[in-house]
This record gives sequence, structure tokens and C-alpha cells, in this order.
Amino acid sequence: MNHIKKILIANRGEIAIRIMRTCREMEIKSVAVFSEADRTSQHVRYADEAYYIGKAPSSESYLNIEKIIETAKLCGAEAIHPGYGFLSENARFAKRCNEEGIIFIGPSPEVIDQMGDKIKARETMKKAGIPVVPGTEGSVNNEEEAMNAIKEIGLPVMIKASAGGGGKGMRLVHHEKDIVSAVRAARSEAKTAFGDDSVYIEKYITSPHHIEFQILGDQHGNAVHLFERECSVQRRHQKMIEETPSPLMTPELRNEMGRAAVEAAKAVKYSGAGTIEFLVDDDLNYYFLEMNTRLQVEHPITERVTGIDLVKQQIKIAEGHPLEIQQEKLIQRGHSIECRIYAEDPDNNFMPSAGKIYKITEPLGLGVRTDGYVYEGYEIPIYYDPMISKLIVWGANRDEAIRRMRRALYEYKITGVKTSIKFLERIMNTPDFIDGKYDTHFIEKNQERLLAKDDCDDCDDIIVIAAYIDYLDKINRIQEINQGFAPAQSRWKKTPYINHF
Ligand code: MV4
Repeated sequence: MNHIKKILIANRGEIAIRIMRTCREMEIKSVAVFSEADRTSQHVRYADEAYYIGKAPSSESYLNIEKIIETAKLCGAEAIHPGYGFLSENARFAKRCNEEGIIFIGPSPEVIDQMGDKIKARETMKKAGIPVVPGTEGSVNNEEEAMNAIKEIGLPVMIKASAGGGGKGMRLVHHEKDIVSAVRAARSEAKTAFGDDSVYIEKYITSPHHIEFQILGDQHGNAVHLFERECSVQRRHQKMIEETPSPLMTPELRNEMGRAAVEAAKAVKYSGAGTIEFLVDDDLNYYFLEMNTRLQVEHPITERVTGIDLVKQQIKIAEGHPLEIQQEKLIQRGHSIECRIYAEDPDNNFMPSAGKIYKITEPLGLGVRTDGYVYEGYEIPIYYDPMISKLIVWGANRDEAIRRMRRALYEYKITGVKTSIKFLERIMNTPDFIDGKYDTHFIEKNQERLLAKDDCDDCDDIIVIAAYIDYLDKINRIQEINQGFAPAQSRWKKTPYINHF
């Protein structure tokens, strides 16, 4: 059993801080690495030590394998936590860590490789008895194979890049006449994007739910699942809201999919935290889609309903401890929802909104968690993901969780950059969401009301300005009282304009 005393976090932003928080609770020293653009980033201040690793572009800093390994050796970190994104699913990086005697907090390079190749992943899962989307056995290499495939599978189909994932390099084909050109286009796109032009064909599932299962596996062959996350509320393959339990799920389906997820983990001798993604259709048929071999952005909702610190589990597993969690003892307590707060302008096609955070007030109170990293005066770098925080709420049931999310979003005030907060508030008030009747087409389906400019967009600004004027006014009046003049009194709060809040 290894005892880890110092961990280098090869990441930035909210997830770096999230990992360091657990390190602090476990009395493990945390080491930050930072780029030129991140000198003043919060993760640098939170860490016990911090090292500069290169210029602002990720390719010269957070993706620089040798520089990160050199830094870990320099500071004496026994382990590296990769977070999500960047090097988290890079088999070469995991391998280099192992070669240098550094513990990579995650699965083996072989498993990362095997799941990173989507054709191999499909094959592996099919062999393990997990339902996969009907499709081709291996890659599709020529016109004839493509034509045979659609005859067997039936239209419509999806062409996917084997090296892809997360929606990159996908093509939907409805008509036979389009198949050849679509395969050709998909291959050339995949070649450019991933340096690998292997593609495969799957039956297109028309209105699927994206439901994923969290799993934990240890180095001794044990594996458990920590139930599902419903991730169907997404825009252009960017998730916006996740919740657990899924409104679609039944206890029977949960048991069955959970068992499949554990089988999937065991089939590859998975060690660490991982996610099995499924597509689920309206008739509750489920199909393995992909496996993610990392900690995910949306992990906190699972933590909230199960009470398990997933980062702590990752570290214990990496140290070689057998899992102490027993499947039968796990329960989903209540309901949890996460909203991702992006520095984006929903009124301008979700363009990233660069700039300095002027004022920020984060929600607090019962059942509220925020995982963020920005502070007043912080300038969001243009080089990285525009997500500035995650707002996670818990409620005894779904209705309470939604009400709490509305309340928390109301409390969230950020000025200086545009954010997705208003858009998220609208989702929380959309009947299809409230009724739990939504699939991956939810946002496009509700586009009109979600992007409507009908309400008073400037109301909040007016209230903040009014409150500030009132505050200045009060300071004056207090001075007047002290000098024996008029009593302090608020005027703006009584105006009918404000009353409907
Ligand atoms: C699909 C699909 C329908 N049928 N595959 C998109 C992301 C990538 N991980 C897989 N994706 C899809 N694959 C078949 N055979 C529909 C999607 C899809 C989707 C999946 C999950 C969440 C949101 C989505 C939005 C559009 C399409």
C-alpha cells in the first residue's frame, strides 16, 4: 500500500480547487501548476505549492507532459491527479507517469487506450454482454461496407469517428444516396481532427436520453456503481444541467443498468472513478455509448445523493486500498441538480464573454454548493473553457431541488461578464423540464421560450443600482441622524415596480 503525501494537480480552475480541497481534508499536500495566463488564478493561491509550467496556450502548459512530470519530480509529489479535460484521458501521459514511478490517479494506460478507441470499446462491451447500439462490427473502410451496413442496420444511421467522442466527427444520414459522401466526409474530418480516419456506423436513436452511471473500481477487481446521472439537457454537445435520479428511471431499469455498468467496469479490470454513458430511448431500451475514464464535471450530484467524496475514493484506490463501499449499502438520498455557469452570452449565440469579474455574490444556504474559482477583479482567460462555476443543489425530492435551484440562481449575481444564469433560470421554469419530460432535444425544442426577450432583462440591474443608491442615501441619512436630522428610511423597496419580486 502506498501512502500518498503530496499530489500534483495537472489542471486549473474549479476542478483543481475541488481536488485540493479533498487533499487538505486528507492532510495531503497539494501542488498547483500554472500557465502564464493563470498567475493570479485561485487554484494557485489555494495550493500548498505552485509551479509555473509555460505559456498560456494549453499545448505549452497544461498539455506539456514532460514539463508536468519534471515538476512532479522536482517537488517530490508521489502522485498526479489530472482532473478532467487536458491530460486526463491521455494514455501516453498515464504511461509516462508510471515509467517515472509517479502514481497516475486514474486507470491504467491500457484501459484509457481501450476506451479511447470507440470501436474497441464497443467490441469489449459487446463481449461482456452489455447492450451496444446496433452497428458495424469494426471500422467501415469502403463504399461497399458502408452500403452493406445500412442494409443491415436500417436508416437513419450515425457515422462516428473511432477516435472521436463527445459529438466530434459525427454525421447523421437519413437517405441511402448520402451514405457514401457522408462516410468520406466523416473520414477526412476524423483524419484532420484526430489523425485517425477510422469510422463506424450505428443505428440512429431518434430521441435518446443521455444517462450515465458512475462507477468505482479498485486494483483488486472489485467494482460498484453509484447510480445514474441524467445529462440530456445539453446544447451542441455541451452539457448545461445534470440531475440525479433521472426522471426517466425506474427501480428495475436502474438495477439492470447499474449491473451492466459494474460488468463493464469489471470486464476491463477498471481501477479508479469512471463513467459508463448510455443512450436510453423512450421504450427504456438502453445502449452502451462510451466510457469516460476520468472524474467528470458533473460528479458532485452523485456525491450529494450518495454522500461519497469521489476524489477521496480516487486517491484511496490509487494508493492500492480495496474498496470499502458495499453496493447493497449505497442509496440515493433525495435529489440533486447541477447547473453549469458559463461566461457566455445566451443572447449572442452563447459567445464566450471575456472580461473581468466586477462583482460576484454566490448563493449560500441550505442544500447549496458552488464549485468555482473566480473572484472579484479576476479576468477570465480566453485560452481555456469558459465555465466559471458549477451550482449544485440538493432537495428531499425533485420538486424541492428545482425550487432550491431557482432560489440559488436568483441569489447568484455576477457583473462584468455575461453568464448563462438567466438561461438556466428559464430552463427551471420550463414545463417540459419541470415535468421531467425531456430528452437530448430539449433545448432546441424549447428554443423559442428559452431565448425569448419578453421579460425585463434589465430588471436585476435596475434593482442592484437602486439598492446601491439607497445604500449611499442611507449612509448620508445616518450621518444626518447623528447630527439630529431625519430618520433613515428606504424608499425604493416600496415602489410597485419592484414588488413583484
Ligand atoms: C448517438 C445519438 C443517436 N444515435 N448515437 C452525441 C455525443 C456523442 N457522445 C454521442 N452522441 C449521440 N450519439 C446514436 N447511435 C445521439 C447522440 C446525441 C447526443 C447524445 C448524448 C447527449 C446529447 C446528444 C445530442 C445530440 C446527439
